[in-house]
Amino acid sequence: MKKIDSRNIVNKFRVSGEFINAEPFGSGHINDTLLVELLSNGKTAKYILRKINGYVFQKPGLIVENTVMITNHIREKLRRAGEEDLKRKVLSLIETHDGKYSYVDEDGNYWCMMFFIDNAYTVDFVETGKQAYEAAKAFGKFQKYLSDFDVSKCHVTIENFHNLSNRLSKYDNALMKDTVNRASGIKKEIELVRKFRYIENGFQNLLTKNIPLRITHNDTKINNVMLDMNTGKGLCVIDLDTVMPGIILNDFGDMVRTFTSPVAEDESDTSKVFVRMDIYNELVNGYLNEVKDFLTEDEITNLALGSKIIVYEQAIRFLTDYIEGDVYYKTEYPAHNLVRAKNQFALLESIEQHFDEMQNIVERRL
Ligand code: GN1
Ligand code: MG
Repeated sequence: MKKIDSRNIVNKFRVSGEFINAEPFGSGHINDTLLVELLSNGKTAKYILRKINGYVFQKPGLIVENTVMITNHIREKLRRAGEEDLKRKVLSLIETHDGKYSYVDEDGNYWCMMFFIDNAYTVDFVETGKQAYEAAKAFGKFQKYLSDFDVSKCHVTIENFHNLSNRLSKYDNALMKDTVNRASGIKKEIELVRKFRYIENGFQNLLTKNIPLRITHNDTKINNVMLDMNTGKGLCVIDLDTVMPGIILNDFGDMVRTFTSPVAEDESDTSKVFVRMDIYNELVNGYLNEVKDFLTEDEITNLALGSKIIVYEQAIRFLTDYIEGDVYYKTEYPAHNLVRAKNQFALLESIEQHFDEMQNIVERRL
């Protein structure tokens, strides 16, 4: 990989201070994120520098435009509500010297810089009910602030992102080609894809309903919410590159996927993977407390189905990438994507077992 000259890239942005350091930050699977430190007036100032993955995002400029529009909209709402701590409550992109919100390097890579959110932390798996409640509330608030945003103005940054049928046909195709000869080692998982394929009917059935398109986050993982170090409350939703028009069930589903399991999505001991119903309860409460007033009945009654769809979709995405030779997600070892897929199937089995109860918990809130 070509060495990144982060000092040179930082210099393209309107920040003051002397460059001290830049190092990899966070646990994202797609983009490269760096924590940058500058020395300014004797103090260390922190920033986030992000290189958008040009293989995954064919039109990175759309992400930048979306992020500017969305964060301005939220900032304005917060300002009107008298919020003072704006830099910690919404992501703030920093301009380049020529007044843009991204810098494009000589290889065509898009870079964005933003303020680091101080005195906050993220977790890769939920440790307490309070974390689930607060994080779900933060995602709910994010959607509430954007509920009056004109959906037609928001760009689609990846086509068919949460289209289960499309994901399944990509999987079928990858399996048929088997370019890196991995299919013979995944018989169990191929069987699991078949076993749960009925979920596609649920997905197709949703398309016949009147579920509105809204601005959705599309990557509502637990580690995409910053929590306040002192109060534990949800501060700010981050990782806005997949914000685009979508259905709310996907965002609910990805929360269930990443909040309810007691371990991270790449835990290899699948006996540790299951839905914690107490955490699910907290998630539903935190989320619905923010969004219940504007969601439709159809949306609420299909939330639990959203979690089945998203967990199945994610299992298929990891498995497809494993079959294709790990071309999409960053991996740390050869079977990483397979381990992730097995983990997601274990979670799906558990969701299936608890599904009626999960459904009752949301319907009780109607
Ligand atoms: C990717 O890069 P990261 O970790 O924020 C992926 C999500 C997946 C997630 C699985 C653009 O997100 O859709 O749910 O990995 N993002 C993209 O952990 O594909
Ligand atoms: Mg993401």
